[in-house]
Amino acid sequence: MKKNISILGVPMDLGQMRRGVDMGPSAIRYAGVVERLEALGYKINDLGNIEIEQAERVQNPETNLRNLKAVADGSEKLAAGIHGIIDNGEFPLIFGGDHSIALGTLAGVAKHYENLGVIWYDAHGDLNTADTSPSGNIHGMPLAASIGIGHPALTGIGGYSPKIKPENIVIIGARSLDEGERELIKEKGIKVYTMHEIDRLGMTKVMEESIAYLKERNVDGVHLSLDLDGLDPNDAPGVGTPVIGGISYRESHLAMEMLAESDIITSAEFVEVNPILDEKNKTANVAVALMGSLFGEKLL
Ligand code: 5AB
Ligand code: MN
Ligand code: MN
Ligand code: MN
Repeated sequence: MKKNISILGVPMDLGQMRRGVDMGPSAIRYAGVVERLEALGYKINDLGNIEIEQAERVQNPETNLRNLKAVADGSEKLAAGIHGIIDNGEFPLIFGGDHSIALGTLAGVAKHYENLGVIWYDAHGDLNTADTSPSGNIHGMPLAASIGIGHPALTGIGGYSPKIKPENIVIIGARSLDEGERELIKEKGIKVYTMHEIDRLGMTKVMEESIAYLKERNVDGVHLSLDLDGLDPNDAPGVGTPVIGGISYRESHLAMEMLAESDIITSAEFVEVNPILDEKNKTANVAVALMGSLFGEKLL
């Protein structure tokens, strides 16, 4: 992994309805991320936060895309920020904000690769469009938009589409999928390890298979998009859309350690940390501990 990491925070909360997730970047910094990664020998360049306009919250009943313009504008700014980081030869480490920020992260990252792979660690598929979304919340749509499906204002972030191929995606931890998302997964042949496979195979096998799958796809980079709600709410309570029966803290550490060993991750984002819903910043602390493992921390 690259020895220089650039951190960018994205205080975005307009992709969903619960307030407080805009404080995610502060909570993660307060949990000691810079010190933790410096201790591993990395040079950390904390670029601060992207400025997110404090837009009026609009339902957009005609499009079923809540706060569309503000979310799209924030994503464009984030994509531009990512270009700068990668052009400088640094590893982009992004803190959300809600998961709508992945629109901007992927728009920025994918431009720099021919065949980017994505690991989507999440309780949800985030494969909705305005037509299939039960909520109109854009944080449930970024993965669909990134494969070119959805409203042009979302698919076209960064001025190109699609960002990634459906067969270069691995979803890990899914346990809450909407009907339209299930159909899209089948239609596009997206690789998904639901909680069923995690229970049945164990996390070791799930990660071995996921890494082998992406290598077989000949990816030239892999983006990790880690939604903290992929973890069980007992371990990560500070999230806006918790779903019981999730991935444990230990399994998540193992997953990050195996990614570190494989050395395939070229960018990462940690999203949906909501300190208002949290217990003493537990979820941000979990996020930082997982980053430690992702970047090579060992117990001995
Ligand atoms: B998250 C739901 N599928 O579309 C929707 O937290 C939830 O980024 C989306 O994974 C959760 O509203 C989005 C019901
Ligand atoms: Mn660039
Ligand atoms: Mn998500
Ligand atoms: Mn989720």
